[in-house]
Amino acid sequence: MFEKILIANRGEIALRIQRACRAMGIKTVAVYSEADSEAKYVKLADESVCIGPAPVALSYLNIPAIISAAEVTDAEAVHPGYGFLAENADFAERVEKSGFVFIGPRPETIRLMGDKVSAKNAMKSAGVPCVPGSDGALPEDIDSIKKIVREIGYPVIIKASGGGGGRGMRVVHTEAALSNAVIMTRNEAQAAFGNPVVYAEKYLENPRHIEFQLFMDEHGNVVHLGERDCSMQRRHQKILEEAPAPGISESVRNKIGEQCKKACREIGYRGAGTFEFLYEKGEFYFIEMNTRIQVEHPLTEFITGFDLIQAQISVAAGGMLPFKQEDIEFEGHAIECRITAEDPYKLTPSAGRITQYHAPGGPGVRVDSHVYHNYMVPPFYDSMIGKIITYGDTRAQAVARMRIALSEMVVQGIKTNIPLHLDLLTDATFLNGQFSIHYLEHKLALHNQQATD
Ligand code: MV4
Repeated sequence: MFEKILIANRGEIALRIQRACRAMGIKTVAVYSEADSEAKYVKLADESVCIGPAPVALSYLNIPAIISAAEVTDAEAVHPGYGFLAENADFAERVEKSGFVFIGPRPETIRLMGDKVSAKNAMKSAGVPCVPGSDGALPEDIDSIKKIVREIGYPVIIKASGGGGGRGMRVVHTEAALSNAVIMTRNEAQAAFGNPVVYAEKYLENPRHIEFQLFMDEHGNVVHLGERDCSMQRRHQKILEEAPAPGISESVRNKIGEQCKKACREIGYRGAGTFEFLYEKGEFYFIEMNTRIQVEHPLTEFITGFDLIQAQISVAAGGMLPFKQEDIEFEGHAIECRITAEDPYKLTPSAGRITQYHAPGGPGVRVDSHVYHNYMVPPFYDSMIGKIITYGDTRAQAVARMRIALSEMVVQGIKTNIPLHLDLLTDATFLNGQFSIHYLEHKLALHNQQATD
């Protein structure tokens, strides 16, 4: 096992990784920007290294500074968390070339999945169901494109191969709009990702977003840890997630889970990975694979009882997966509310000092947060200040515990989205579990319209 791990991230996930290391008897190195120098998790780490000024390009994305920090502290491995450099294949490669272990998949795997056309090809050939669409990249000539799209049938969505997570896409309803949409998406993709390749898919009008958690070690062991429903989102930012996904039967879960396991074996996957699907009219369609630990991993920890960060570390050290498929039972229901420093309905950022803070607790309540009384929320980073995750025997119990937890929570001095969460937890559509990826945006639009009436 490693003696010392460098945590190349900030905020709640940096603290979460630090806790897993402590549980495993591993020393930690925190890296931080000048804006995070006072954060308590930085002081709690065994060692800490300032890697640059507040802007992310100069600190949390500063690859040479992070590698130097690993060198001077003599760390053995680097945990990238999520966001920042977590899915940067060049970073993973430079970490490994410098003699450290990257806690994640091999750089080639990150590259393969970062290119959405090659990811979809790999999944299709492994037998994972994908959204019907163009066979890989769209050609140059517009007549050939028209022919391909006519066969898919309108509406279609044009996506950038270098995009993902909602960046670089356009919905097209008619052939008249096709040429422009392809040109615009290509140009934006070239500018944003340095890659003009685009592909086309049938546009699913009202899907749910359901993702499967996979894990594989270097000894060929692979498991699925069930699914999470992440449909409650706005502008590609998830707000509230849950596991299991309402209405998914055990047989469907195991069928899709087994397909994902087969794909992991075929690509020689390593560590934690998430298969993102759109789910509509009883069918799953693969869209993307995430090669990192995700924000919502505690949901899976609650319903399976396993510590996914510890499992990542064990697998990265060359160990066997600490669980077999037959050990994994899905029990109960978990809900996660992401608490953000934002105006709850306009969702504009609200950085500043937290003048009063009280965290909830009690049975089945988990709080993953790095903030505290008098903490200064810096304006430079993501607005998430923490997550509340509740667990219950049933969905209704998890919901009830979440309502109580949110009502106990006190965060003053900044605005938070707690009122929006409390509103959602009594929303009839949320409670019946029949919501698509568009539900929250419609609800917010309605609320904001009524506010101006
Ligand atoms: C789609 C889609 C409908 N049809 N693909 C957005 C993020 C990226 N991961 C894929 N996305 C979508 N792809 C087809 N063929 C709708 C979305 C989409 C979406 C997906 C998941 C979660 C939230 C979303 C919000 C808007 C659009």
